[in-house]
Amino acid sequence: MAQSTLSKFFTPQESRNLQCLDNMGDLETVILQMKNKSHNLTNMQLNIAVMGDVGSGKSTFINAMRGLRSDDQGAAPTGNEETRIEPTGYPYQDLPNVQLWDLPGTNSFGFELNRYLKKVNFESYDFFIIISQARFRENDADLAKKIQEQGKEFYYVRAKIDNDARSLGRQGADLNEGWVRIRKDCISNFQSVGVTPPAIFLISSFDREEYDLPKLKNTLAKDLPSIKSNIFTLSIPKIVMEIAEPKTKMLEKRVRMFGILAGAVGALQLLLRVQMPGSLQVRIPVPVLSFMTTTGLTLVGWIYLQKQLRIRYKLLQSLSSKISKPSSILKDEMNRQLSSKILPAVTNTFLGISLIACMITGIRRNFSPMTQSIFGAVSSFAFTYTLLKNSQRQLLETKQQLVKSALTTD
Ligand SMILES: Nc1nc2c(ncn2[C@@H]2O[C@H](COP(=O)(O)OP(=O)(O)OP(=O)(O)O)[C@@H](O)[C@H]2O)c(=O)[nH]1
Ligand SMILES: [Mg+2]
Repeated sequence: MAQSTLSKFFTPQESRNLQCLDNMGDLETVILQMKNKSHNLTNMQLNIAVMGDVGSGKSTFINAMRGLRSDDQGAAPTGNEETRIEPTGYPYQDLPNVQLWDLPGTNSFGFELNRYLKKVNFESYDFFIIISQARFRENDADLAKKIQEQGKEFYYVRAKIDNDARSLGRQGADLNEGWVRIRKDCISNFQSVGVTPPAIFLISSFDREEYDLPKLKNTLAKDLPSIKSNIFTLSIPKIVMEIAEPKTKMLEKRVRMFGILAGAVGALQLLLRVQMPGSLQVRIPVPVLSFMTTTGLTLVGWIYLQKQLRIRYKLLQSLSSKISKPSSILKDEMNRQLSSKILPAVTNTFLGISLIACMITGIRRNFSPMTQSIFGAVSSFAFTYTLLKNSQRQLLETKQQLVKSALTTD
């Protein structure tokens, strides 16, 4: 199921076009095209993970959703022995582009939950159906928490409810009261672990027209557009990152070049300086000269990055009328992003400069010119490269936040 986030929503042609627009600095058109797409997600494939403990009835549930019996061709294997060890996708033909994924039981490998989730590639699924049987389990609560932490949604299914109906019947209990009690119990269990209770369905995969299976199908059909829209919104930062990828790669090369240049100048300078007459060295101490060139080069690199990536206020103004969002909100978002990053950047710069100063001064007397020169090269490279790389990342993060703010309604 490995798929880039961009290709999940856009065709290869559309993706190339977006990357081209971004390369030319036309962020406005990129945002407008993304907005268009967010209103038209019918072609997006939705991957629904069906999860739960071993034997809870996941595969039988998938077959019931697809109107298949266990021995039909193409049905998910079921049984009392553990049957599923690799996630397997099954098309859900009632809704276009929806796949139901049969996952191994959460307790099947004897791993703790985080390791299990990694193994089944948990983050790649868009929506979840937790299948439980007989009673609420700790694993269900933990799983629900992990899903909500990702900002995603799920349904909770109490399967094999025909068994519950039989036991309630034997006790002479009222079935409707029994169902109300089970629902209440599920809700309070979710609340007790801090999870917002989801839609709850009590189903039997055998008695398919009874209980909540038909309701679950209708609810899923009704919820589909909002589930897709939520996934699109959650994916905006990744989409922006993938759209910006070609330009990011090109700029990374430039950043490396600035770093190498700073390193080369740093090395040469130290090498030349230590061979100069003492009187000259006193007038401009080596560390000072070294800072001047390293910071000078870093500054040139920084201005270059700003020119390539900085978002202009003019763009916010023209964008705001097209997306019906006040430009003040977009400006606030950008300023908030920038100001939260300026202070750490300035602090890092000063720390970096002071560190290099101390080290160069410290080693000057004790090391050979060649060692000093190598040190000068490495420290100048590290300083310029790290600083430029960080500001490139920060500019990308600002762009991601701005696009998110432009495309979401608060
Ligand atoms: N009575 C009843 N039995 C069910 C229902 N759903 C599943 N079962 C039975 O429960 C057993 C396990 O069902 P599966 O669907 O294979 O369970 P699973 O969660 O896929 O199991 P693993 O893949 O091994 O984790 C089988 O014997 C099914 O026939 C149901 O709604 N009612
Ligand atoms: Mg199974």
